[in-house]
Amino acid sequence: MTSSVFKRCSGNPMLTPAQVQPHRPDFEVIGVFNAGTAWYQGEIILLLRVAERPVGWEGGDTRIPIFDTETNKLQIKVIDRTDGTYEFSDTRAIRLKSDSPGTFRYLTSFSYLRIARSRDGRHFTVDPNPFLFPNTPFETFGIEDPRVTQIGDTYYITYSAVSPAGVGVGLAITKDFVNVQRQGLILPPENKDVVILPEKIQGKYYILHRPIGKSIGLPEVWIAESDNLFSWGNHRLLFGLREGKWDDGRIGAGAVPIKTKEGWLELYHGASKRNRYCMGAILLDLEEPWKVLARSEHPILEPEAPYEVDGFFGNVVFSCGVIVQDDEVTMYYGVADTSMACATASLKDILSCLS
Ligand code: MAN
Repeated sequence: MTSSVFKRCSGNPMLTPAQVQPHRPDFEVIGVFNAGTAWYQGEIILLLRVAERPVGWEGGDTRIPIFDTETNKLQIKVIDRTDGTYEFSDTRAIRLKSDSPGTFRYLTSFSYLRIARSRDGRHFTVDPNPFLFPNTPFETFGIEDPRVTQIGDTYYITYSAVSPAGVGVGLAITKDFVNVQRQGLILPPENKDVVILPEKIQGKYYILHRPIGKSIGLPEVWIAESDNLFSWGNHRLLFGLREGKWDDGRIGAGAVPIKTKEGWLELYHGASKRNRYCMGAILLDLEEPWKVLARSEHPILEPEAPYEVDGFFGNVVFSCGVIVQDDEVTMYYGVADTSMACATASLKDILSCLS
């Protein structure tokens, strides 16, 4: 394996679908990945994205769970795989051949958020029930990829809310990882990969976010500010794709930015045009976070271990959260849209590979 700043934890993959019970017996868990992280009362919390689908999926048809807001139940839509009007080449989603390229009609699995708890950061116990389950018109296809920011005693959870209307950004709040309150969509489709900075800077809150332009524009990272965490304005393009490099396809914020003496350290994901997802790092000015100070030339972690290369959607390392203890950063990350893994690095080493 090529040298990387991060060292993989020995027990990887740390949490796999086989270790998680589906939320109902006629479903199976096919992914436990892209978890947000938090410290709560001496425990490390992983807010897992759990992806499920009805059992029996391997037959001739695809069964797609869709949350029905009228009955408050999951309905199963069945699509015959021999139906020539659909295309199934992406394992994650189904498109109508007549639609414009890159647009999808359905997802092949249904995601919700579930909590895993640990004292040592390596061995996790998964809660028996979902923590946040889709139930609004903007979540009918599922909720994905949470990031958790602690401000005072409140944890702000941003997540992708997926529905036929597109992928927007939901916000939910918890103080105890038992009770949770939705705050609605803070950014409309298409937008995802939102992290809230953990403190006000010169009187304003900041988020990093990733809109996608449909006619002109690229999937790049923006910054916005707010007085209240709910209404966001003064949007500015923060950093972009790098043609010919590992992050020339799409980029998005990963973990909640880490405050260091040098600046805000953001671990972000970057995919190539061929959908190989790596992690990189970027440093933002402490007082003026819309200014980029330095960026990693090479990935700080790239998919190389077998569990990162092969899976539901292979060649993916994708982090939504880290835990920092003194100088050590533990990065929790989803692998191949299937399982969770972790890797560690010192803050010093991460900072020294930025230029
Ligand atoms: C999407 C992300 C993640 C996922 C990657 C790789 O863009 O939002 O949910 O892990 O692609 O499939």
